[in-house]
Amino acid sequence: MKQWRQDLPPTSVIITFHNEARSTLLRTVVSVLNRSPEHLIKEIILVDDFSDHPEDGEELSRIHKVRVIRNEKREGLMRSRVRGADAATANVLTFLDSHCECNADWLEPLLERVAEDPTRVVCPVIDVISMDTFQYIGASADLRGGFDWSLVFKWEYLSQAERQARQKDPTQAIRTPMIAGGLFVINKAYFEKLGKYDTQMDVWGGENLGIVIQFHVQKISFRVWQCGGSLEIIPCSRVGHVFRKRHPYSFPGGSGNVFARNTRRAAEVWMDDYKQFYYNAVPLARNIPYGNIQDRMELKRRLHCKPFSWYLKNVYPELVIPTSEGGPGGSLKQGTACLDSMGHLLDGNVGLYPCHNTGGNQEWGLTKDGLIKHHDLCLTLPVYAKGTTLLMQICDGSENQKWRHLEGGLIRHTRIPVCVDSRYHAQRGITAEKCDSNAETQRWHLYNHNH
Ligand code: LR7
Ligand code: MN
Repeated sequence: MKQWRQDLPPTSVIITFHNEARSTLLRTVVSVLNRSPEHLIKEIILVDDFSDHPEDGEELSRIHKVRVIRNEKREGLMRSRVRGADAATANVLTFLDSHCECNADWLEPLLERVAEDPTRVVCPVIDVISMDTFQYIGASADLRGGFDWSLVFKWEYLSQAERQARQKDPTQAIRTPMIAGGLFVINKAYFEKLGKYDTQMDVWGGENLGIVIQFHVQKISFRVWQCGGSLEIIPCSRVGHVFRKRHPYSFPGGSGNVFARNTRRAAEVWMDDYKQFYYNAVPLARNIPYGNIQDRMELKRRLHCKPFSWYLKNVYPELVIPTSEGGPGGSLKQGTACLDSMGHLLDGNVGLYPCHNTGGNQEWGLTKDGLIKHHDLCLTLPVYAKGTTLLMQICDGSENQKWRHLEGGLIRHTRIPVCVDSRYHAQRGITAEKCDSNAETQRWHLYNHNH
């Protein structure tokens, strides 16, 4: 049994809800109280975001340590959480969704990380509570948070190196470019310093992007990142969450529009010119009014935030940068032919096919850290030898997936002097051959299909 530091700070748990089922809300509150050391829970603040039945919250306020705040009108989760945070009396804030179950010893590992370094924002591994049976189901801890250019959160597999590190020490914190948004612990003063949430965001969505980037691009986090801290998933801590197919509440303004507006605010404030990639991925967002961002821009200046290019380079190099302002990705051209997955899937080889300029099997991108990506698959050199057929494997950032696109068009492996070559494509698919700058079959141009 691990000994926790004696001086772990108590926390205020903040749970906002709008028309949450009473059973799941109660389950959340009870699990916090039953599964946490008494002295570490200063209070549970329930923010009732103007639910139809005020009694839902009122009755819970009879439970020891539970405080209920009710909004006079529907505010949405960001303003509700900020309201909860402002009312909190502990120095550490713990945010939870209103349909969770905290597992045994969930809290101490989170508090410990924040006590050690108040600029860390930490999340538990999020387990699944079945929407149909409400059974608790463990989830993989080999995941971290990410997103694509539509700026929708997604889970991603850890790289090979990270998985190996986890095998050696499964308790190690997992650095993550993004958090799901709902469940995390943060030092209160730090949350305030960061400018809390963007309170002009409505209802739901987009806030995690804002706060995450806000967090990462700070000057201070530069240092913290280099020391291995910052935004983390703590595998010793587990909390279940009911993932549901639809929301039990309405989105005044339409769910798509609200989400796009919030996301657009985050993109406009934090993504500099890279926001264009978002607009290309979600063209509808261009026409959604996003309100005034003066305050947020001021905040960004005040905190001396790094540009988004810094975030991409240092925190999230795996994100594929589209080749130019158009389209979801590019293609790799050789004359009038293009690198093509030929419809093959995982562990399949790739070929060469006349360019059709519509993406699909010919959609390839190069990432800043040297991956040649086709969706979640990466062009891999399975054996370090010339003549080897290249295969599409899950991108895990291992060395055999790392390439350099050289001037003149050669794509050279970073470890050994072999280059991506099409000379045997009809027989064996694309192979790696000894680099030869005179070989036409090794000359590749990254090309954007919208041009
Ligand atoms: O108007 C509203 N007012 C509210 O108080 C709308 C919602 N809410 C409450 C709601 O009752 C709930 O407690 O806000 C919380 C989040 O809403 P959910 O549970 O409907 O959202 P979700 O679980 O689908 O979505 C995730 O993304 C959200 C928007 O960006 C928030 O960040 C959620 O906290 C987040 N949930 C998680 O990260 C839990 C893990 C799921 C994953 C991945
Ligand atoms: Mn939820």
